[in-house]
Amino acid sequence: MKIKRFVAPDMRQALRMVRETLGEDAVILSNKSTDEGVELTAAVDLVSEADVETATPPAARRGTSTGQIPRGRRQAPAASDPRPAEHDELQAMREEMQNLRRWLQAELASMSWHDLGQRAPQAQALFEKLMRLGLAADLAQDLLQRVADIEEPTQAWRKALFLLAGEIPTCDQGILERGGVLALVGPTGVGKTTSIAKIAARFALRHGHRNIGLISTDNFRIGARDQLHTYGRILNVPVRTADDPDSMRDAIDSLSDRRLILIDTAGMGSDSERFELQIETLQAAGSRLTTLLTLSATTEGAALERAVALFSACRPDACMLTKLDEAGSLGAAISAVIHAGLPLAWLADGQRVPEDLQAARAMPLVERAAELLERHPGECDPTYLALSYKGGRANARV
Ligand SMILES: Nc1nc2c(ncn2[C@@H]2O[C@H](COP(=O)(O)OP(=O)(O)O)[C@@H](O)[C@H]2O)c(=O)[nH]1
Ligand SMILES: [Mg+2]
Repeated sequence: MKIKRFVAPDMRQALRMVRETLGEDAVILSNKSTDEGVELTAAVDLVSEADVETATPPAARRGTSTGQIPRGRRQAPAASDPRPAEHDELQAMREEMQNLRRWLQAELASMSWHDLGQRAPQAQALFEKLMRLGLAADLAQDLLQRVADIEEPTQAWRKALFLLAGEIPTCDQGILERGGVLALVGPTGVGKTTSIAKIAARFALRHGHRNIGLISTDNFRIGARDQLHTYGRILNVPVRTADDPDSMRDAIDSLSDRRLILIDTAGMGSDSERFELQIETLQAAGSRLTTLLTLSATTEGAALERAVALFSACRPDACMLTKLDEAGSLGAAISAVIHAGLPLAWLADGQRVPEDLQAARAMPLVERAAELLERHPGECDPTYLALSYKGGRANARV
């Protein structure tokens, strides 16, 4: 490791000197203000990946002060071979460098965030507001840039909301007119079965109950299967069960006179075998199948993104959001929809069947998110804000 001290009139120049002298991989070990400006101590790890096996750590070098070749080097690998220890030491150094790098990243992020507050306090306030909406950092960052030319805070906020709505693709709910085969997939408990009942009841009101059939692939849990059967009885529509591709084909055949077939699926987690079987079973529903990913607006951001990734294996055509009525903020759900790149078909905002289901419209959804923010302003951790703000990431390396 090479360590060097740099003095410059300001941080920007000091960082440039560090980069020019020690290169892109240098990390800052300390910084302090001095009479001349700032003083940075920076280091660069001179041990490359390829050198790991051959580099000599300080402990081994101490052993060479007598001019002797370290014993471990002459001996065949044995229990006392120091190489594992050397490796451990290098590994520890590397971890330390990683930690320093992370620390630097946080420091620079905070500097860059602080700098934004000084330069453009209204932009900083807008970024914070977008983050409090629950939006993913990349989207907040993008919106911030796109409204950078608007100085008046309310106008900038309105424009950002408008632009956000423009990012949410929606689709027509034509299936309620045309019919077809519609499967709802998504995590357990998000409201798939309830939504199926809502969609079925809506369709029954328009086209009569004889035009609908239900299929359940959620047959692992007795309660889940019974729930669909109960809705089937209430709506007076037949319910079939399908456990595998063959039984799915049979179920579809037996409902071939129905204009709309709704398929209820099990929420799937880490049980990959069952997951694969469910996907195969769904595919056996044939070419008329439309798959809708169901996400709950009460789920936190990272879990939503994981669900989007997991259920992409089902190749969803569109998505829907449920539990809007219970969500404390809507930004995470909106972000997940935008990241998924799936058109949003429906919004569910309550347990009542069939009332609490509406066609998705982007601007009202965003307005609702903004209203929620007004009602529950909440707070964002300053460190989190600083790290989310791009300046920090962009400058993470000197
Ligand atoms: N508040 C609220 N609850 C809902 C909504 N949709 C479903 N639920 C409730 O969420 C729970 C799980 O719903 P369920 O349809 O069984 O979820 P599934 O496991 O995905 O099929 C039930 O208690 C539903 O009444 C909604 O939009 N809002
Ligand atoms: Mg269910």
